[in-house]
Amino acid sequence: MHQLILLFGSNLGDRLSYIHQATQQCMIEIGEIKSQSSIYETAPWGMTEQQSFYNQVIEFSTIVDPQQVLVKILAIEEKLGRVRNEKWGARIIDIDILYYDDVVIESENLKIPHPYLHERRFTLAPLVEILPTFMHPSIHQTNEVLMMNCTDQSVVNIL
Ligand code: PH2
Ligand code: MG
Ligand code: MG
Repeated sequence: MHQLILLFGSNLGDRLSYIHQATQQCMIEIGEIKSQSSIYETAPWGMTEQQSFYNQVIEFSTIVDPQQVLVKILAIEEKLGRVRNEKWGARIIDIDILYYDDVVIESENLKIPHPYLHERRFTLAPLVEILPTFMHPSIHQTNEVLMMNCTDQSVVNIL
């Protein structure tokens, strides 16, 4: 069994419902939920002129390999009706791989750990809630320490 940490985000339509639908699909397609953070309402990062996001981090156990996890989460996004417009634009659902065991992958279509993980409060806050002592495999700091060192000031609040 492998440890997989996913980030869910939505800032379009019924945000709670999209996050719930996406997690249900991941339980069917990818594996069992081991732990989950609260859902956070977070200020949009990057393109700031849009609705706030709901974000949640969930830990799964899985036998699916990283490339196949990517294929499955893209299919789930599409099944729920995601349309990709501009980078960082509004979306009904986004599912990102944060960590997969202590694996480091730097391929064109898949980067693990998520390359912006340590720069974003909307990711670190829910991550630290469930996995404070998990060690980032290439930065070699725990999530807790990454959060302490993070300079992002964006507002994040538990719903
Ligand atoms: N995702 C982005 C860009 N900006 N901001 C928040 N608050 N939450 C997100 O999930 C998010 C974002 C790109 O995927
Ligand atoms: Mg994303
Ligand atoms: Mg994504």
